[in-house]
Amino acid sequence: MVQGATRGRGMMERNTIFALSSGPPPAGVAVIRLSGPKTRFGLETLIDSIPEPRRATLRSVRFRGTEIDRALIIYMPGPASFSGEDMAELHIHGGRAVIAALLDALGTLSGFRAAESGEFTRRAFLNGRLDLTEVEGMADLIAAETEAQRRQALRQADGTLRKAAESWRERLVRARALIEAELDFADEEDVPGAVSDRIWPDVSNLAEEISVALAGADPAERLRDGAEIVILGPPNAGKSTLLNALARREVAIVTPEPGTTRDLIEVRLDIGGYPVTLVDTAGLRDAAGAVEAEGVRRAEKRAASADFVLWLGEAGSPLPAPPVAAPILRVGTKTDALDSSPQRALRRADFDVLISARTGEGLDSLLARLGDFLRERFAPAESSLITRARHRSCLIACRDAAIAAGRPGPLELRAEELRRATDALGRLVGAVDVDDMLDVIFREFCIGK
Ligand SMILES: Nc1nc2c(ncn2[C@@H]2O[C@H](COP(=O)(O)OP(=O)(O)OP(=O)(O)O)[C@@H](O)[C@H]2O)c(=O)[nH]1
Ligand SMILES: [Mg+2]
Repeated sequence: MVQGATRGRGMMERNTIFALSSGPPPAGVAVIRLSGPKTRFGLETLIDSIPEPRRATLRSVRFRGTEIDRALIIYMPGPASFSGEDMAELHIHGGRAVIAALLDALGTLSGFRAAESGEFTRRAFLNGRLDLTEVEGMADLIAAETEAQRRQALRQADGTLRKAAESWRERLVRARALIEAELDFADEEDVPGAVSDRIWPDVSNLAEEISVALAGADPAERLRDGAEIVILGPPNAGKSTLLNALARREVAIVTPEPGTTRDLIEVRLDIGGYPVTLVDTAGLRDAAGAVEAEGVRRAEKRAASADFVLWLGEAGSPLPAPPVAAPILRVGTKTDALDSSPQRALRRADFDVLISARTGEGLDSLLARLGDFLRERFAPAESSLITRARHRSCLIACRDAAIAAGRPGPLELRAEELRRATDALGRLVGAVDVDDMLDVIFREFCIGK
């Protein structure tokens, strides 16, 4: 690891913390987690004998003469535990009363207190078990809603970015060491610049490598948050009906009246493993009232920043040109209604996809087209090193300092730029200047993690 084995504050935390780490009761099994110096004492209070480390063992859990439950106990002494401290897990029955009884018992033990959100992970970080990018990956893994997000988060939690940052940092540290050495011996026989000149090509390569990583940042950050697909079209085109059909529930109000929808209505969807926010909007027209006009304004604004627009129109009517620059799919709606009114001919050339939200016809091919678009846009992002704006800003600072270091000038100043580049990587992995960031990052976690 980049940082030392312990990050100061970890040593001051002497409480032993506990929490329900599994989901809300009732459930088949609940996992209560303990971490801290009194973990072993806690187990000794509750069970007859301590199981062998890291081996799940059945024990009767008793407190003050009363049996609480029979539980599978795992004892994991530090430092080779998740948090780096002594830890234990008690797998008990997941009933409310069982959980409450055990948590109450733990709360009465001296030196024990309930964990705050993210506190187990925070201790893992403070004890040097994880760096900051891995902590973030773990938060993303817990929050991941779709396959693509899960794969992205797992790479991060596995230390992909940490390893890259460490190797960049080693190269920068080495470069600076060579320069410092040259500055120290500048009076001696060696021609100044001879050693340091050999390091500049590597510093320039490093800046280039970081630029490549930065190039994939935007779609990767989008993948973390989800793509935005906006449904746009004239009033009564069937926008809200399509949203409801794709969401498989009645989210938006549908009526035969044009101008039904005014507010933006959002649903979260998983399309082909990719996270999507699908947005229904007010039908575009020169609206009569102030409310509808505001709805139209919001619709156009949202569509302008969308990743993708579904431009809807009835399959039997001419489709106007879309008023947005985002990639669009032209969707002809209400194909079922064409059959019953043969006087309105299908305008096939106007549309990329034809659907009837009423019969479900064409919805599969619409989803397939969206899936193709999302895969094309996000598949490369899954392997991006960067997943957050925080990573991006640290790496931009590092690269810019590396570029500045590469420019000819007094050696002292160039060494100073190298130090700034190294510090930026230190901030990325959480080795320097972290205190202000920690609260923000750990707030994302739930209690018990
Ligand atoms: N036959 C048929 N009718 C449809 C279909 N989709 C929507 N409709 C009808 O078309 C009318 C308008 O549907 P909405 O989904 O409210 O249309 P919208 O585009 O959201 O309309 P606004 O919110 O007013 O802009 C309703 O009466 C729907 O039942 C379809 O696939 N087939
Ligand atoms: Mg609507």
